[in-house]
Amino acid sequence: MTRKINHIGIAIKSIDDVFNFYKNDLGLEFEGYEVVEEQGVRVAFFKAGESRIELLEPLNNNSPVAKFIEKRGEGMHHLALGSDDLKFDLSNLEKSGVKLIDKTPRNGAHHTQIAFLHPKSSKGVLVELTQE
Ligand code: CMX
Repeated sequence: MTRKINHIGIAIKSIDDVFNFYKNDLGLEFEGYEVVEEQGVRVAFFKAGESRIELLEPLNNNSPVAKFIEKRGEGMHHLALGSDDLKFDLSNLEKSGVKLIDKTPRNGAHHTQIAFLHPKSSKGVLVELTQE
C-alpha cells in the first residue's frame, strides 16, 4: 500500500490574514470553506497537487485549535495521511502499540472519516488518518 499525504493542517487565528499568501503569493487553487462545528473550526482548503493545505481557524476560545495556538503559537497543526480502511488501520496500529487519540473514526471535513493518533507515538507530530 502507498500511503499519500491527504493534507497538512495549519492552525491560524484568522484565515483572512493569510488568505492572499496561499492563494495569490503561492498561487494555490482555493477550493472553499467549511465549518466543522463539532471540532470547533472553520477550514479553508487549498489544492497542492494531490494533497491539500488546510487552514484551521478556531470558531471560539474553547476550540482545541484556539488552545493549541495559545500554547504553541500559529503554525503546523497536523499531518493527515490517507487510509483506505480506517477501522482496519486503527485496529492494526493499536495492536502494534501505537497510542491512539481516536479509537473509532469521527467526521472530518469534506465528508471524510478521520482519526488522530497520539503525538507521543510520533515524537510530537499530531498525525491524522483520513478516509475519503
Ligand atoms: N500537535 C502536537 N501535539 C498535540 C497537538 C498538535 N496539534 N494537539 C494536541 N497535542 C497533544 C497535547 O499536548 C496532548 O499531549 P499530552 O497527552 O502529552 O498532554 C495530547 O496531544 C492530547 O491532546 P488533548 O488536547 O489533551 O486531547 P484531546 O483528545 O482533548 O484532543 C485533538 C486531541 C488532537 C483531537 C484536539 O486537540 C484537536 O486538535 N482537535 C481539532 C482537530 C482538528 O484539527 N479538526 C479539524 C479537522 C478537519 C479535517 O482534517 O478533516
